[in-house]
Amino acid sequence: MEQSQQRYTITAALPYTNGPIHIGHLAGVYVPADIYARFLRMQGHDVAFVSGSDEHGVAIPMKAKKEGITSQQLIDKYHSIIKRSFEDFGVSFDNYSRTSSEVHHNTASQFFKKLFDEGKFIEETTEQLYDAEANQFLADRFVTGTCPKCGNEEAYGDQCETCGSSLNATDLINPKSAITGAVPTMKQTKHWFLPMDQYEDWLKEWILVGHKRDWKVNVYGQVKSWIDDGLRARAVTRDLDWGIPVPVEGAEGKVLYVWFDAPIGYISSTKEWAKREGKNWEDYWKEKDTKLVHFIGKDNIVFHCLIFPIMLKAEGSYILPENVPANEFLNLEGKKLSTSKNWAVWLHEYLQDFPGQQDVLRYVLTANAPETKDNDFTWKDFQARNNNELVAVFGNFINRVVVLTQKYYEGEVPAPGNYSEVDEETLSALRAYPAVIASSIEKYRFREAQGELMNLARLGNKYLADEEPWKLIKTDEERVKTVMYVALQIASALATLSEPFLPFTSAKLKKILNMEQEETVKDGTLWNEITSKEALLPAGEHIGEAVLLFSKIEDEQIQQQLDKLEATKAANEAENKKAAPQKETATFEDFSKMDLRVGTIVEATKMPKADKLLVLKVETGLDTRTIVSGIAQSFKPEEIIGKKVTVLVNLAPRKLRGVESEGMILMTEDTAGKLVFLNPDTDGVENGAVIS
Ligand code: B3M
Ligand code: ZN
Repeated sequence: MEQSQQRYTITAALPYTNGPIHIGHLAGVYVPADIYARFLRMQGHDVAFVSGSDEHGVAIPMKAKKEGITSQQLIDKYHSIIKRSFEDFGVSFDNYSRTSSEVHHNTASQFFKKLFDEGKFIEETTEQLYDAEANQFLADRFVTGTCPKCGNEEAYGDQCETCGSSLNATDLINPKSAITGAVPTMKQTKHWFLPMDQYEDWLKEWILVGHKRDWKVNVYGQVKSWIDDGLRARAVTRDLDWGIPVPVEGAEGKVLYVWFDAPIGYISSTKEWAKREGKNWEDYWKEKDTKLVHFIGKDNIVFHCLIFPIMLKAEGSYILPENVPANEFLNLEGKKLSTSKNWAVWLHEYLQDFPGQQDVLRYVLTANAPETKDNDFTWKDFQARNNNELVAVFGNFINRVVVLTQKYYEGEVPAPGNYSEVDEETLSALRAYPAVIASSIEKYRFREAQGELMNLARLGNKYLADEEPWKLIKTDEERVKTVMYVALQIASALATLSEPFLPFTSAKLKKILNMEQEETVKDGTLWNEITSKEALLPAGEHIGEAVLLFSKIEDEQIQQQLDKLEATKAANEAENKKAAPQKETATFEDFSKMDLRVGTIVEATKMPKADKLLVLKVETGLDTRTIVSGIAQSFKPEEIIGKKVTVLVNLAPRKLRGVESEGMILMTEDTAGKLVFLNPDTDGVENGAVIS
């Protein structure tokens, strides 16, 4: 069938080079992106699938300091580990670059300079958070505090990873320097701001109207809530010595904000690839018929649906994303994956424990993909899906077909006799799969698409089990030829249709079935001929010897992984028991400013749409006031009514999700990380009693 060739630029989020990559990265971004790119290439489309290492931003010097190496040493170390992991797992980038490259520095600088020269920025000197002890302005991950939108107490200066909101550091409640732990002071500094508010109407038209139908609900909903909340200007420069220098006069000591430069990394990676391949990069970024698709995790939605499109719109010559099919998060054994807590399955470690079984992990991560909600990876499920699906269905079917074809016909595809009704039904069911799988992939439903692939393997497995050629061979040899011929057509279809999902298995199966010569066919015929062609594996062709595609995973192997996680958990708990380093010295005057009182919680309710916040009414002896507290995940409202608490009553009031919070209740954490109140332990103390 004539394919109308379409050009696609497919981007996958640039991983920070502050650590290796884990199963969450694969599940959230890279396996779905790779399935999509491989599928489109097989259909004969013109695909540029690009990514690269994100090597700027505060995360880099912070981790370098922690590892006692330079930032350059850190990015070199992790850039090569990450690049290798992607290669090992068959993530088929056309180019994987890095933002420390010269082509990126030039591309990002020119991009900024064009917007600067055309007056698209607002230049402003404002008060920013500052750590006097570290002599460092506190932006991005240099500062943490409570998110004003959802109460997450570990929000960063530029973003809250819990609710995804983009923040200014000065928005944070109770900010704390991540460098020294100090409470920041304020200091004036000049930056250039992207006036996002000026693009609100355009965004409403382009996204809220234009992409209401085709963007995923989880993405559309996030973007709509941010636009409805009103957009504010965002600084796109930083006071840092690590990053791309701001290419204008009067910007000494300042660099581009990492989220300004990183998305431009997709463009520079495309430039690098196009130069190497003798192509024109502008076809992939400026040609209006090109479809641009960004694959990301949900914490990157704000940057790919608002900030980067505004940058592209302001620059004026670029296309805009056709879709941003962001996935939600994958958890590990019920807990959030965490690089800093080592709560992860690192790809390079997985391959040490499960050599050659990349496709098993690709398969399980796609089967459990967090496409519309957070999902959980468990080692038991990993073992079950491998043993009960890949081994028992897909692998078992292929093995039977190949072994019997070798045994009965020395590997030659037999000529079929007349088809029975079951044969006809089976062959017509087979011919429907390419369109069904393609339709799910085109809608970014990769879980569903892979499920259909497995259904095809089930069809083959059931067909053989029902027809029982191993019994028939004794009584009806002609019938067996037809049965084995039909089964071989299904096996051949699986070799083609599995390629986007299980590239290593597909290659092995093509080798077994002597189909490699079609390796280079990339015009959709291989995929579509499953529907149209009478014989995928014509009679008379020869197939190779049986090779096991999958092997059973034993309980001991799983137990080894669970033991590893238990050891990590114990190490983290031990770490938690270690007292946090003492903060900088406070003078008596500093302390005497704080007014601590005994109080009693008299009312408690959950904050709507904020899973960490409770709204409390507290009798302080001075008054009964509202205090919003991020304790909803440790306490039910009804269980804390009447509790005596320690209250900081003269903390400046803050608005939290629109509720005015006047003060703070002092808490600490137990060894399991659960919040506990700091209660005055004498009953005779009345509300309002001063604590000094
Ligand atoms: N480096 C990854 C993250 O936020 C970030 C993506 C950049 S894509 C341009 O984890
Ligand atoms: Zn938040």
